[in-house]
Amino acid sequence: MNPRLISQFDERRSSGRKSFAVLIDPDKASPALLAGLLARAEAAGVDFLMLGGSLTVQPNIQELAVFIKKHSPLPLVLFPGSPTQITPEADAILFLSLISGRNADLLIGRHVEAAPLLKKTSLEILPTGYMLIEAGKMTTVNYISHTFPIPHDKPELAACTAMAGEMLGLRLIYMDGGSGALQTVSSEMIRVVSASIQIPLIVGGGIRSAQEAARIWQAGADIIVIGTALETDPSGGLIQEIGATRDALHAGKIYHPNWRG
Ligand code: 1GP
Repeated sequence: MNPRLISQFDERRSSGRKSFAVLIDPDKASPALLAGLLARAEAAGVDFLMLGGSLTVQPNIQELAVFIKKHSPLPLVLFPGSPTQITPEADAILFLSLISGRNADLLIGRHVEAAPLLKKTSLEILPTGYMLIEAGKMTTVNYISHTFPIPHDKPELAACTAMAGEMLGLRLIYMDGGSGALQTVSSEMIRVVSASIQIPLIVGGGIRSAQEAARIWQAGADIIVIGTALETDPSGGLIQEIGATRDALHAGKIYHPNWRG
């Protein structure tokens, strides 16, 4: 197994360096749309690409992964809603255990099905505690997973869940409001969770501006994930702005006091 990405994430967390990922929804991606997005992502300093979703209706993951790897040097990480989304063409996979829920199938069941498939690939396995956070509406992932999200205003509940995930040996925690979330994860919840664990913290769901990205990074997220907002960013302005904001944070420049969350 190649430990490259997880070591990078650990090192970046230790040194306070922030990352951002672009999530590609297989159902909305066509080669024509993707080519432009991949070029913009690279130019903006995106750290890695993610591919997958809680429900995909087009079985074209392998084809898309081949296209992405051909047109982008960025690492490609699978974000699978089910074992059918596994393809050896990517670099790594978020091996997600839905620790905010009590659906045994998503805690361990699908993993048993996926394990023999993954064993035959050289994908880097990234064991991830996936936590759904209430996001102002029922998202696809809530519906599909048959689980309740962690209430938006219960940071301690999120922290205890993340700590348990870390104690079980998971290497990443991903707090997600779900695709198209109306409400992003609160600064307080991010702060409390980030302070409770040592492993890298990913936050996604509903991030639509560089200001929001800055708030989430500053609250303690190590990696942010942007998906839906880029579907309406054909010129690449948003992704560039997020990249520039990350550089400004690393340089110790704060654009606006409110960005401290
Ligand atoms: C969803 O966190 C990701 O699982 C991205 O969410 O599509 O709302 O950016 P958005």
